[in-house]
Amino acid sequence: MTEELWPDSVSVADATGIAARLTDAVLDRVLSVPAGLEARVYEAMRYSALAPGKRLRPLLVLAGSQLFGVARRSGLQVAAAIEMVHAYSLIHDDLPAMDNSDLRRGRPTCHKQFDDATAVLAGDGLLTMAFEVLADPDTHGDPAVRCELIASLAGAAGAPGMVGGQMIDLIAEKQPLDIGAITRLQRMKTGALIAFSCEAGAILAKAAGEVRIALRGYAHDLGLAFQIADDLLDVEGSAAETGKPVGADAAAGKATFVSILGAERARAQAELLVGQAVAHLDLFEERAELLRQVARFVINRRM
Ligand code: GRG
Repeated sequence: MTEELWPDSVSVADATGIAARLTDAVLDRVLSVPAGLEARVYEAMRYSALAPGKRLRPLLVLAGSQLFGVARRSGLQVAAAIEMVHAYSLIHDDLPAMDNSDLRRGRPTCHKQFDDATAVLAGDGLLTMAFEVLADPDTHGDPAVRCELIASLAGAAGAPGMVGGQMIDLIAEKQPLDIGAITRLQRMKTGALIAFSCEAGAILAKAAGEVRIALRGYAHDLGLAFQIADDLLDVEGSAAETGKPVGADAAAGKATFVSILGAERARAQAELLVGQAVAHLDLFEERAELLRQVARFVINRRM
């Protein structure tokens, strides 16, 4: 019998706390600082990966893993890997060559705390270490499962996913995009990592096609709802709440869901997407209650 991380009736707040604590313990272990001069890059990797974020992607990995009774250790390895990729993307996104941001997770960004070159290397180090963690036999005893996780995360993080989405996002500062192009950009930039997080438990469990399709549908709608909520926070939130500068999209002249639809229609669209996301989970009955709550949390969050 697999040891469960939380009871099925757990609240999002409690599950988030547990996911954060356990994922951070894995990050702390894999990011231990060596004695040599390279210690500086490890310090920068730890600074960003262990900074206080929502740990939404680990929560999704662990909630999905528990749905299938996956061993706790396997889920935690994948949770740490996805958080490392996410932290890398934030470090590089904040660099002067991209968003040129000074504040992230309520703290100076990695390049402000260290320097630009160290921040580039810290991102590179986190990205590559994520794949090392997935390749570790602790992640799963079956090498085919480890390969599937690696291939799936590579696709989500790379040019077909997040990197490609970021490229389009940079182009969008100079070239106006319509709502269809923005939807595609956001599905790639933000949605792909969220989709991997939702599906990872099914990969670890070697689950059948039908449940994977359901989780993919959930992730598809959740990712877009998350992004609309992010756009709304950029307009309506504060740096004190979000831990990052707000108003950045408007200042960069970027078209977003909110600039095109207006706040009211954007919020209605996010609520519609959450309803759709939740409907994809019907086949899991009450076992998916946490994933349903996460979807609702994603559009009501203030950070
Ligand atoms: C540099 C390849 C590369 C990609 C960067 C993730 C990303 C792509 C850019 C971040 C900019 C941004 C604000 C994107 C919107 C959605 C998003 C990923 C927000 C940050 O994620 P949260 O809210 O952050 O989960 P925490 O800090 O809570 O983990």
